[in-house]
Amino acid sequence: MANHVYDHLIARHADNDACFLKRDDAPAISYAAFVGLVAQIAHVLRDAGLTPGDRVVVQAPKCVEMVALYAATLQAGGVFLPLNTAYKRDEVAYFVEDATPRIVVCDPASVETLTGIADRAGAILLTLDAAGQGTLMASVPDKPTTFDTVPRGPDDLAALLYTSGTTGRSKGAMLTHDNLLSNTKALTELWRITDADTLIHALPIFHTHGLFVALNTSLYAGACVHFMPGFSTDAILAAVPEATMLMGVPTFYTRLLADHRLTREMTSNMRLFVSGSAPLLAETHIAFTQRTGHRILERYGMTETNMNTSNPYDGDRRAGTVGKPLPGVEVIVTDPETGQPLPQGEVGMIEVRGPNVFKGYWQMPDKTAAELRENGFFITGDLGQFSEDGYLSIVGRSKDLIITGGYNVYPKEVEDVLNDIDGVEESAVFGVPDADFGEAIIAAVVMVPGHAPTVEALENEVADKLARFKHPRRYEIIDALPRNTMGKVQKNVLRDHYAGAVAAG
Ligand code: MCA
Ligand code: AMP
Repeated sequence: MANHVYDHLIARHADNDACFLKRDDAPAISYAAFVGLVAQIAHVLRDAGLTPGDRVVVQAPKCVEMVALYAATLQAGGVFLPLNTAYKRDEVAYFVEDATPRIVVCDPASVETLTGIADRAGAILLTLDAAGQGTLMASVPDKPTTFDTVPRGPDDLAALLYTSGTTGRSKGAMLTHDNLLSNTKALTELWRITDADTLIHALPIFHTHGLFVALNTSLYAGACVHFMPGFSTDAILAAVPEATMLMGVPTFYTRLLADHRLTREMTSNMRLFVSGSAPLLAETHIAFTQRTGHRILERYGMTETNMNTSNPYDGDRRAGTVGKPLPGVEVIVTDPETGQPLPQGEVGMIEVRGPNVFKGYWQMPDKTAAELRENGFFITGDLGQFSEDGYLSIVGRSKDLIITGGYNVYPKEVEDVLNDIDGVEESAVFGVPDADFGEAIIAAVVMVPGHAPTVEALENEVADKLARFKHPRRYEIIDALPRNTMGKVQKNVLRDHYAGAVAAG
């Protein structure tokens, strides 16, 4: 048996001397050199005890070696589990305890924090820093540049990506080799990605967008990737004249538009700008076209499903819509109460079925059963509507979710931390429009009379427990939360009342 993803994305490049990863501060890595490095790391993983199906947890800075670690995990038959570098100790502890990995790879700066966590899970702890150095790499130079690839079929797990939930407990989405490969093929063909492309890569590589959408398609096509450590307007604008593609979240585009150096002339070599992970405002889409002549291609995906829909490459890229279902993917809009399909034009729950849809949540059969129907349709929690000519628009969410700068934050998780603080009676966390991040987080907090902690105490507790991007940008101390007659907190009332509060400072 072959190794489904490895064979199609990596093995084919063994003799390819073309550029794979180009960097501003270090030499480029060719495809052939990458294949060799992947094999060397696969040896390290196997020598560390990795057996097929074992999880490899990685919380490390974005670097070439981390991309190679992803590919090496697949080649060695493992399951890749990347974590946001912003996650704090308690967050990481939960993922490691839940996923019981064989190996944990972290930044050397986090060793002290992670040693106990890895020990408790029975995992080996290795390190990798931003320069690609660490104990993971120590013996790499001594390893052979070929490795007996471990067979993995289409239905075997390739990755476990955690996604937070409305209950506050994160769920591991089990993604198979075919989930990844089928989506990679569909996107590469639809977006016409070839070995003549140079993709600007400024996204993190611990999420679907930067890891699978951007890197898997480049690997499949043999494209060159201009690999940046993170988002920088200066670095992207400097790279644009030599590049052909950019993939980003809407914040990328609003930030680029805010810079007068972005012009039609300097983007003339570019072929495609892709946006996703959060709603792109129609006004951003229009302003970008006016400035550059390029129509941003917006697409829609989820951790559980990879990409579901895309605006067309040829044809109308319609502002405010996420386009049409990808080839092989079915998208329907149903009545959220009955689950029955609704007539075209009505707003309802978006459900998705296809080879892109995950296998279920790791060790959570009840959650899987609640969201993944027996007939294969996944209930996304997004509310949408189809136009007469088949374009899908996302008009809202039935899940209580904030998307800030492309990162998902489930209010319940932040509320749980706040509600545990001595002197806090209850809280409601919600998002308000924000020019930079799309949405900004606000917490409305009700105190126990006579026991009110300071806002600083709230901030400190949240800072200790949660990643920075989940922190409320503003706290509103109020007497009571607005509730409807059923006793449910009316977040829409809070949202309307405090919209603009962040901008107003
Ligand atoms: C950074 N900060 C944030 C965010 N990012 N706060 C809220 N939301 C954020 N997204 C914090 C920083 O810690 C900092 O805090 C302050 O905000 C300002 O940071 P800044 O320097 O402006 O941030 P940055 O480093 O430039 O990052 C902004 C960013 C980044 C480029 C938008 O967040 C990003 O790369 N987002 C992409 C996320 C992504 O890949 N999503 C895909 C998920 P302080 O002031 O205290 O230092 S996959 C997905 O959703 C599905 C599958 C899909 O469809 O793709
Ligand atoms: P995640 O679970 O991080 O993968 O985030 C998935 C969610 O991001 C989806 O359920 C949508 O709510 C949102 N999302 C992704 N792409 C878009 C888009 N183009 N427009 C609006 N929302 C999007």
